This record gives sequence, structure tokens and C-alpha cells, in this order.
Amino acid sequence: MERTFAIIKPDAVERKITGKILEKIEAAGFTIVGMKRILLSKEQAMGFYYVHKERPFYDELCSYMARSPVVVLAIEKANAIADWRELMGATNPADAEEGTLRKEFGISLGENSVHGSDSPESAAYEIPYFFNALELV
Ligand code: DAT
Ligand code: MG
Repeated sequence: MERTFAIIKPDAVERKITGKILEKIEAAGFTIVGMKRILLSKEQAMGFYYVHKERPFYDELCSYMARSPVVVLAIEKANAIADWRELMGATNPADAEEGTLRKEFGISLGENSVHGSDSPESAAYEIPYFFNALELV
């Protein structure tokens, strides 16, 4: 079993498609082991996305992530990290494969509806950024 970290981003929560995305997560065989709806401060978003701090889109990205509530998730299955990246689809919804969440729900490169850890190292940073051990069941 492997765990990864996921976010249902502001554009999706605002459009009330949280339930549709959760349904697809469970249908794909993931177990939701942690979940909460939170409003990030811009500073918290900056800490979460610190790996992108030198990128030109960092400020815009962090403002967007703090714009309205998100749903943060820890999800579990065999090969969870790669399988969740595959279900999400390419970063830019315009490039995402048919059947992926970003293809179906993403609005733009910036507002692409979902996040997923890209490696075991990032999952190990991102899960405890949002959840303590008692919240993962
Ligand atoms: P991913 O979310 O697929 O892991 P990433 O880690 O490269 O992609 O970037 C994090 C987020 O930043 C991404 O989901 C959307 C936004 N982003 C990436 N590249 C961008 C760009 N060139 N312009 C604007 N936003 C961008
Ligand atoms: Mg990334």
C-alpha cells in the first residue's frame, strides 16, 4: 500500500464538483484515509508550494490556492502516487488525456481542479503538512 496527497482545488470546490471528484477517486480504488475542507492563507499556500518559489507563476498560484476553500485528502492504494497522477491527467487540461479529471473538469493551466504529489518525497512532505497521525485512518 502507498499513500499520496491530493487537493480538490478552489476552482472545483467553487463549482460544487467536490462530490463528483470524490466519487471518481473511490471508483478508481483509492481509500480516503484523511479528508478536510480548509481555507488556506496565502502564506500556507506558499509553504506548500515552496518548490515553485522561483517560478514566475508562484505568486499567482499561491493567491489562487488561497482564494476560496479547498478539500485536502490523503488517499491510499497500491501504486497510489503514480495512479493518482494518471487519473489527474496532464498539468495543462488542454493536454490531458480523455478520461482524466483535468480533461473533464480543468479550466486552464492555473485552474486545473486537482493536485497530486509527484514523488514519494513530495508525498512525505505534503501529507504531514496538512494531517497529523490521528487524522489518518
Ligand atoms: P502539477 O500540479 O501537475 O504537479 P506543477 O507542480 O508543475 O504541476 O505546477 C503546480 C501548479 O502550478 C500547476 O498545477 C498549475 C500551476 N502552473 C504550473 N505551470 C504553470 C504556468 N506555466 N503558468 C501558470 N500556472 C502554472
Ligand atoms: Mg506538482
